[in-house]
This record gives sequence, C-alpha cells and structure tokens, in this order.
Amino acid sequence: MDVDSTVNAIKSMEIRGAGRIARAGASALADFAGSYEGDDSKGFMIDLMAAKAKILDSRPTAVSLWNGVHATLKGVEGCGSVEDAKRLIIANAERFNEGSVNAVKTIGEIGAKRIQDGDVILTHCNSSAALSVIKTAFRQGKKFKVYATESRPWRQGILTVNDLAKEGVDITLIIDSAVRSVMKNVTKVFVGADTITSHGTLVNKIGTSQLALAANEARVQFYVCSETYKFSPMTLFGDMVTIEERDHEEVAKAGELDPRVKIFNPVFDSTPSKYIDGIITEIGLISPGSVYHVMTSQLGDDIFKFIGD
Ligand code: RUB
Repeated sequence: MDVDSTVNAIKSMEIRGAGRIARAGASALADFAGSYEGDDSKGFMIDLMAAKAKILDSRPTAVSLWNGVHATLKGVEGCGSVEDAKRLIIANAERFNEGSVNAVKTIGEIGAKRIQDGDVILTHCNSSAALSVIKTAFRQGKKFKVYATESRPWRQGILTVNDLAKEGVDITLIIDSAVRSVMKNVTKVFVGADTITSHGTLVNKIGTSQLALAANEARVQFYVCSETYKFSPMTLFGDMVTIEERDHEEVAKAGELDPRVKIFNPVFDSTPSKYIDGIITEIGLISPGSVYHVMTSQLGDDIFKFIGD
C-alpha cells in the first residue's frame, strides 16, 4: 500500500492497533522506496522526509509507529546512492515487520504461562499482543473464561469477542461501565499498550486506567502485553505522550444532542506504573521499573538522537 493510502487507512481506523500501524508505516516506506523513480539523492531524501512526516502525523499516541518508521529509516543518511537507500529501507522494513510479528508470538508464549485452569480473565479494547497470550493459553488446553469490554466509542471489543469466540474461548462481552462489577470474579487482567514511558506508565485505550484501578482495589493481577518497540525514547527526555482526541461523531450522532452540549473524546489514557504487576514483552516478563534499562540498552548511544526529535 502506498503512503497516502496507508495514512488514510490509519486515520480512518481501517488499520488500527499499535502493532499494526507500526508495521503499516514501515511497509508504506518500503513501498515508497520500491516505487521511487530517479537517482538524485537530494530529491529522494526530501520526498522521503515528506513521506515520513505524513506517516507520523496519521495518529499521534502510539510510539510504535514512530519506532517502526525510525527503524525503517535507520542508516539512510549514510547511503551513497538512491539505489543503496532503497535497498536499505526495504530490508529494514522487512526486518522490523518480521520482528514485530515474532514478538507478538513470543509474548503469547511467555504470557500464557501466567494463565491457569479456572482463571477468569478480563481484557480491554482489541490488542493483538493480549489476544496472543489468551489464544496461546487456550491452544495449550487451559480452561478459563474471558470477559471483554465493549470499548466505546469505537467498540473494538466486538472484534475481540468475535475473534475469541471463533477460537472456541468462553467469552462474555460487557459494557465498559460493568468493569468494577465483574472485577470481583476476575483473577487476571491482560491489556495491550500503545506507548510505555521511561518511568513505566502505560498509555493504552481509554478506560484502561479504570480497569487498573478496579483491579488494584480487588487485588487482581494486572498485566500489560507489549512489544519493546512500544517503549518511548522521547519520554526519557521529558516529552509528554500526546493523547489523541477523535471526532465527536464517534460519541453522539449529528442532531442527537442539544447544540449547547460539548463533547470530549480522548481515546487513550495513562495508567501509572504502581498499578501494573508486570509487562510481558518479547524479551521476558519485566517490571515497569525496568523500562528505562531495556530502552537504554537496546538503543545504546542512538538514544541521544531522540532528544528533541
Ligand atoms: C487499540 C489499543 C490497543 C493497543 C495495543 O486502540 O488501544 O490496546 O493499540 O494493540 P485503537 P496491539 O483501536 O484506537 O488503535 O497489541 O494490537 O498492538
């Protein structure tokens, strides 16, 4: 898919979920490189930077997109020709996308060890990493029940329940405001991540922090399922995560409300690290306090490139 179609598909949520948008961003840059005609390096870099900016602009909250784009463009400034740059971008995108798909599989294998017979699981929105954990445990023959929230306003929970039902999982859909009520029966919560900050705060679908509070009150374990490319290098240098606000029509249809009514539609929220029992990543089950060490060791000296990026 080319850059413009990818950007439109991400904006309209045809492509959604932090992992998927990261892979789509990487693939769009590979498509750009593959279809570029011309051999003027300067012109290529100008067009490439414009494509990068468009892709990064498509959704603001998930750092996975930013990390996917940067992984795809890594080393491009050092290329001696357009042909070299094109080859590098295509190879980087393939590596990122393959690593991303494998990470979700590994997270499933690690996270499934935390699920036992008799568990009652709660999940929120539609996270491929969280679903990988649940499906892996189910395929291992474990017997458990799952509750999934509807996740208003976009109702990603419908995708989750249909996907798990097809798999054969015992799945119950609840409305978002039923979370505290069902929490008394829940034994473990598994959610995904859009961004995790250097101090271990989780940014995920709006309502995640409510689940975490209710889980904490009921002494229920709360796990985040997240590839390490959802860790945000910019937060190390004090940058805040932008919380996306979406169209008001997602909340109420035109004409439904008195014109004096205002609508506020933030689609992500922040869950402080103290409510998180563990982050299940492709490199293992880590504490929120380890995010800093993972980021700095994975990026090495490259981390300083991200001051003010
Ligand atoms: C999706 C959402 C998911 C994370 C993780 O929000 O919040 O929990 O993106 O998903 P939206 P994954 O539907 O607005 O994109 O584990 O698939 O990367």
